[in-house]
Amino acid sequence: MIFQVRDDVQSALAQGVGVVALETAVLTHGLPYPDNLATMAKMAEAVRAAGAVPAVVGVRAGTLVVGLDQTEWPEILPGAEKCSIRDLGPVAARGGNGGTTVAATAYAAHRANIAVFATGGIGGVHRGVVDTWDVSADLYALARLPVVIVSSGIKSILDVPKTMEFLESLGIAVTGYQTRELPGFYTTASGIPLSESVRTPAEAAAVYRAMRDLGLPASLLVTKPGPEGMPTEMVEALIGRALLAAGEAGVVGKATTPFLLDYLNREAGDRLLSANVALLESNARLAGEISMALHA
Ligand code: PSU
Ligand code: MN
Repeated sequence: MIFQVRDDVQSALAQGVGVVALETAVLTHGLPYPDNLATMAKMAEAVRAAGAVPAVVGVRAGTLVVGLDQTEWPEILPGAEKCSIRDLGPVAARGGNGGTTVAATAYAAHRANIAVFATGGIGGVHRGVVDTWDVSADLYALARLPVVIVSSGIKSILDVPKTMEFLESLGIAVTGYQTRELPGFYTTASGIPLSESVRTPAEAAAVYRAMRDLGLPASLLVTKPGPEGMPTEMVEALIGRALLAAGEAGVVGKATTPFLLDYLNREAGDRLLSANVALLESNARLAGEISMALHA
């Protein structure tokens, strides 16, 4: 079987219980072992605390699975491939294991009729794009897959202003959760104002419902500041060093984001990791609440 929605997820969907898709590139290429496994467990628990059902998405032995069991997560670890949308076919055909990015997870979620998806930060327009043309497939995926995606904005390893422009060009709605400023992932604020803001999960659900009723094809990006905001100067200095190291190492293409995240995880110490875990958990909780509000 090439695509499988597991029983617990199917019965939640049939009963009108909220379901939240969770990505696994964060396991394979986003966080160090074993923090990645512990974080996935915390995210799943946060979804359940909101009364919803988590659906962990990944490629296991050639099957794109929606609702991986906790005992299967260790199979989707380094060694497993980073699967964006273009990688799904090749990895499935060779019977491989893969961690799905935001793009690939949004695809699987939408195909399974799951409306809500939680992550840390989405991919976007990379710095140096003028030379590299490196723009994440996440942006194109969110332009044509109507899901609600909860994140803490866009990590400043990317060109955040250009990413915001591109989101607008692609018709992807961006709203702040209890904020009118785009969160800066590790930092609470990015300095970029948002034209839209919602105060409650019900308000976010109402915006998504309106988009669906209008027949719009794109996602709604709900951005929530992480609970453990870090000082901007510290984060910027670190990212500057990560980008230099990537340049020196000649890293290009799909290796770029994992290289930068790995550099940050290794160089930044516990505080950054703790901030990252905290925001993933809090985004999963909010996603759970929005998924429940959609069925209210
Ligand atoms: N940004 C983050 N953390 C992440 C990623 C991005 O702050 O873990 C991961 C996500 O899985 C995202 C992917 O979908 O990297 C984007 O990779 P690329 O830029 O190669 O499209
Ligand atoms: Mn890229």
